[in-house]
Amino acid sequence: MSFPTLYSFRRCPYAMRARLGILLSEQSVNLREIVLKHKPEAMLVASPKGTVPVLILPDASVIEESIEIMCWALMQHDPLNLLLSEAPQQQEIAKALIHTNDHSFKPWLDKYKYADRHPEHSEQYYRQQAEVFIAQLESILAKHSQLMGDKVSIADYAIFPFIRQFASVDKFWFDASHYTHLKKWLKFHIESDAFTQIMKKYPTWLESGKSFEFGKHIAV
Ligand SMILES: N[C@@H](CCC(=O)N[C@@H](CS)C(=O)NCC(=O)O)C(=O)O
Repeated sequence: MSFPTLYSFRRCPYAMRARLGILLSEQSVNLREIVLKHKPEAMLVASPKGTVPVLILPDASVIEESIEIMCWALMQHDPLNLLLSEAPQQQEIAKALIHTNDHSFKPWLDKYKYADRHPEHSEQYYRQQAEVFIAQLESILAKHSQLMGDKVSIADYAIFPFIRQFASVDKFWFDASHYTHLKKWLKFHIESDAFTQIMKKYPTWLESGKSFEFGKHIAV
């Protein structure tokens, strides 16, 4: 049986969410760990925009957006009901949160992370812009333990890898911040079996020319 191929990069938050979607939907893929500076030709042929993750299905169709990879995987099998089926209003709210994460929070996060490359404003200014979303999540998480209620959903798995990145820019500041509920939620996800599994290290495709079966066999 031939599995889809996933081009991935361990530390990329978009690739993390794709791997979480694959793991939690108990799918199997052949994972190719890439080096961003030396993207494999076959990946660029399939997806010329040159970002990870990229999923290539056995029928050669290509899914090149991380959120679509999550949705594809969960539409095959969704034992935890992460897609919130039968709750269309909740689905819309989850979608809007993920959209804000990707299109508003992430650009500020990049500037906060690389403030020295954007000298027009200070690191603190960029952090404050990013905090608009952080404060929104904090007020949601003050009401329930996960973003869409007390059960995990696609919103949690799509978003927490980016909050983890935010937290690590200035860990001292983050740890001292008043975002108590968000910190608890982040800790829960970072310490989860699922996150441990998806952060396992694989030799790169560049060095080894090998793909590694990832997913079903290590499902939590
Ligand atoms: N919208 C894309 C964004 C993916 C993305 O930007 N990935 C980064 C790595 S975190 C990337 O591949 N950048 C290309 C590069 O650095 O060369 C998605 O959701 O999959």
